[in-house]
Amino acid sequence: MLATLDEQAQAFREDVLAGLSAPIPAVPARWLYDRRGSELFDDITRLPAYYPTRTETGLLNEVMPDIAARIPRGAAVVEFGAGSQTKTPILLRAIAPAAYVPVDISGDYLNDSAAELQASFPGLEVLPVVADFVRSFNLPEGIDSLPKLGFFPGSTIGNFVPRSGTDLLRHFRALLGTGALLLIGMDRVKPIERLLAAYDDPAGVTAEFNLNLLERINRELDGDIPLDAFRHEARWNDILSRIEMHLVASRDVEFSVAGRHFRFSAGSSIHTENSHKYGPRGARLMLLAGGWTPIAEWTDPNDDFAVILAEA
Ligand code: AVJ
Repeated sequence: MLATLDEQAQAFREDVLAGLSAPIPAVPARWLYDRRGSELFDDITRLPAYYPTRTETGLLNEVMPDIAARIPRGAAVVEFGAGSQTKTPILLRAIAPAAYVPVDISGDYLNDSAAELQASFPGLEVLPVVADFVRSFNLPEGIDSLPKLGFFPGSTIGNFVPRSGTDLLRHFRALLGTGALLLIGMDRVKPIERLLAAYDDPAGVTAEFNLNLLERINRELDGDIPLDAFRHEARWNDILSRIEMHLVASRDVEFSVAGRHFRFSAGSSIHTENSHKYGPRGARLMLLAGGWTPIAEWTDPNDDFAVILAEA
C-alpha cells in the first residue's frame, strides 16, 4: 500500500498523522496549498482586508527602476515558488534577464504558469524546475556562468519559524553562490487589529482556506473529520511576532484518519499556519542570520510591507 503512494502523498500522510498526535497539534502550512487551497489563497489576495499582495505589487511597480539599477544585466532569475502573473513580469520587464527559473513543488501549476510567462516574454529562456525548494535540488545546466538573482516575494519566508527560515536562506545561498543577489518580500509588524482582519476576513474566505485542509485530509487520507466541529481562528502571537491560524474544535469530537483514531476536546486546536511579521531590524537580522547581507530596502509609504535586496 505505502509503496504505491507517491512521495508527496506519503509525506502528507506522515505529517498529518504525526501532527494530529503531537502534544500541540499542528500540520505544516504547505499542505494548505493543494489546487483548491491555491485558488482560495488567490481569492484571499483580492480581499480588501488582505493588504500584503496589493501592497507588495504596488511597491514593486513603484521602486522597480531603483531595484533594476542594482541588478546586473543578463542575470538568471531563480524564483522560489511558481511565480505570479502580476509580480514576476514587473521584475522580468525591468531587468531583462537571460534566463528565468521558477521552482515549485506542484508540477501542473508550475508548467501552466511558466507557459503563460513564456508567452509574455518570447525571447526569454524559461526553465521551470519541479522541486520542493526547501530541499536540495539542482539548477538547470547552462546558467552556471550567469549572475544569479533569487526572487522570493509574498512574505513566504514568514511561513517559516526563524530556525527553518534561516536554514532556508542558507540553502538559497548555497544554491545561488557567493556574490548572488536575493530580492525578498517581508511583511511588517503593524497594529493587531489590521493583522487580525487580514487573516480573518468577514467574507469567510480565509476560514474556507483553512478548513479546506480538513477536506483534503478526509479526501486524500480516508478521513471522517466532521468539518462542522472545527472553526477558523486567527491569533496574534506577540512574543513570536506572528499571526497563527488555528482550527479550533467547537465541541468534543472524535474521528479517524488513515485508520488511526483521534479525539479533540472542545476548545483544543490544530495549528495550521504561521505568518511571521518583521520590524525593520528583525527583517535584516533574519537575512544576516541566513547568510545574506542587506544592501538596500524599500517600503510602501505606510510601512506595511518591505522589499529587501541582499547579497550573498
Ligand atoms: C502565502 C504565506 C504569504 O502568510 O499572508 C494568507 C498565506 N494565509 N492568509 C500569508 C495566508 C492566510 C500568506 N502567505
